[in-house]
Amino acid sequence: MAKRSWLDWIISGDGFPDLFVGDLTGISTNGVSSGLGYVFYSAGILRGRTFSLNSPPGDISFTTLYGPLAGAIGSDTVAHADLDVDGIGDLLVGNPHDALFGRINAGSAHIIYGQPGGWPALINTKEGSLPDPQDVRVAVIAGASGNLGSDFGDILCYSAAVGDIDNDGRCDVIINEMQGNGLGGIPEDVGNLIVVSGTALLEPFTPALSYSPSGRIDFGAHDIAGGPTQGVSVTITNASTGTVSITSLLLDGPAASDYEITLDSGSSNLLPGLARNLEIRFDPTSLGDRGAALSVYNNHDMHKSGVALSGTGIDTNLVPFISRLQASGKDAGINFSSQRGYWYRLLKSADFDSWSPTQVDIFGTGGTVPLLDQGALTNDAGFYEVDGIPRGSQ
Ligand SMILES: [Ca+2]
Ligand SMILES: [Ca+2]
Ligand SMILES: [Ca+2]
Ligand SMILES: [Ca+2]
Repeated sequence: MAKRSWLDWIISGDGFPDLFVGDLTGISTNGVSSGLGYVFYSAGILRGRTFSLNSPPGDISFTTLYGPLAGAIGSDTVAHADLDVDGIGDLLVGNPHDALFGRINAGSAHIIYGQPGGWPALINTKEGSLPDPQDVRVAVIAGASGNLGSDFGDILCYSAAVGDIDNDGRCDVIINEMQGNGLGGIPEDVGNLIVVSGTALLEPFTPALSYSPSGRIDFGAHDIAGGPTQGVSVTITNASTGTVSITSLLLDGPAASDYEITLDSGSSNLLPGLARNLEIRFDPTSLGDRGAALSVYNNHDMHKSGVALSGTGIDTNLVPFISRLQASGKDAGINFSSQRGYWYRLLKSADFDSWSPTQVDIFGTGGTVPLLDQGALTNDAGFYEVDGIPRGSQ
């Protein structure tokens, strides 16, 4: 049962929105109603598709969250914000009936910090089973009181919100103790609201290595049959005062296979101030949003570091004929096809006044309007939308 979902935030640093869906009664290896959560990366590719999570399509990239134990209803409650102010969204996930430290029904909340490339395929929130801090940064808030006589456990985080309550520039977490006790423990189970300062949680991660460019590298729109893009140089510099050994350097994230490292100076042991130089190219294998990351592990940092990579696979090879004209009221549209097997429907918006097929400017950019995959959608200058449909379905 999906109870919570959002589509307006980004945890993988590539600029493409990701989607969280919670299944509070989901069954994982941690038991019945332990709860399941899913983060779908570059969720735009889900548009118009129907599939079962029991057999998800191979081209959909996602992370599964296991709730901590049977009955915990993990992923019942979520909130999101950039809590460590590193520019990437972070996720707060509540488990109202968790029992950390043996506190039955005390509840818990996990704050999972977003990072370039997103998270591993599985995050298990069972006590003692959290992922290695090298791979994911997680802060845990444990409920204070468990069942004791007539006093029911606090049930932490049955609801949650975020906001900068003390106006210090850091987002704070507002969560409830649904059966928390009042001050001094009286009255029992009256319920509390708790504000946790963002500064009490994890600080932004400052790795020993610095990256240039330092932010996301955007390769832009590139034709899926156009071969790789020009290479973009990336310099990784040892910004610490001691030698840093790079133990692993790889491309990961939802569409890692669409990127390649084409040059690498290869230095694994960097003295202070010295650098390793790479060149990365983008070669999209399919249409739509293609996010990934360069991830680097070293012997100095507790957590991996890197930069996010983004690019969009497009189809510029259009067949320049109009197969059908449709018009209704203020809106109208034309269908046309690409040689790669898709129909596209061009929709005119209401503010595009004197419209006729010859005036539609989809070819005005030299026929290189970014057309996304079937199910994807784009707006350009407020005039039109493009929606691709497999040719065989029309
Ligand atoms: Ca993303
Ligand atoms: Ca963040
Ligand atoms: Ca604050
Ligand atoms: Ca209580």
